[in-house]
Amino acid sequence: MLFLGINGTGKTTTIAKIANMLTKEKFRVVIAAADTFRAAAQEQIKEHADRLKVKCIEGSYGGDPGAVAYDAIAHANARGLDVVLIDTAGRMAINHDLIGEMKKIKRIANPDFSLLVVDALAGNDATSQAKEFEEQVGIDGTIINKLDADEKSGTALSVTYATKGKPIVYVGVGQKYKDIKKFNAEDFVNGLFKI
Ligand SMILES: Nc1nc2c(ncn2[C@@H]2O[C@H](COP(=O)(O)OP(=O)(O)O)[C@@H](O)[C@H]2O)c(=O)[nH]1
Ligand SMILES: [Mg+2]
Repeated sequence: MLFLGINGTGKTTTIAKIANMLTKEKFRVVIAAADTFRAAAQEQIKEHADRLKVKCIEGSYGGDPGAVAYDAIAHANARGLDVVLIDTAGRMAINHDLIGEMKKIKRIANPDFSLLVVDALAGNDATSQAKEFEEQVGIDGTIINKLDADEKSGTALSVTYATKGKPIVYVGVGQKYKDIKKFNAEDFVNGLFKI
């Protein structure tokens, strides 16, 4: 599973939450630390992996993120592991470099799921990110984070419209490992009409 999205939307945190969920369900997981761009990104994901007792394939700063993803997949294949979670580097905004890099990682990793992670608080920006990633890279679903901070957010609706109905796979509702939920459309609609 490849996790995509701009800086700060919660990709790394979400990967830790999902790794926690999967290991509890007895799936064997490896994390690919393919954010080789942002300072401290390697240490951040490694810290989560250590806490969760999950193997993390690390990269080097400025190194090729596709190679990290490739190594993690090879590691999983060699040991018969079930799931590879690939972290990626966002940027402050979508630009040509980011899209090119994500296309390349996707080509190398050939993931079963490419999930776009957005921040509920980002409003219209989240919508344009969704449109861009859907058109340029191709995604299979979305994860909307920080709903704890913005329960009435219309972001879910706009993002789903912008991705031509791609499912919201999970929502993030806090910073702890347990703070991840399935999206509930009914709760969402009720929330929208709360005054
Ligand atoms: N309140 C809240 N904070 C979140 C949630 N998901 C992530 N965060 C916080 O958002 C910040 C950026 O998260 P990070 O995973 O580093 O984002 P990345 O740049 O996309 O990898 C961190 O401080 C996280 O703890 C969420 O669902 N709710
Ligand atoms: Mg990150």
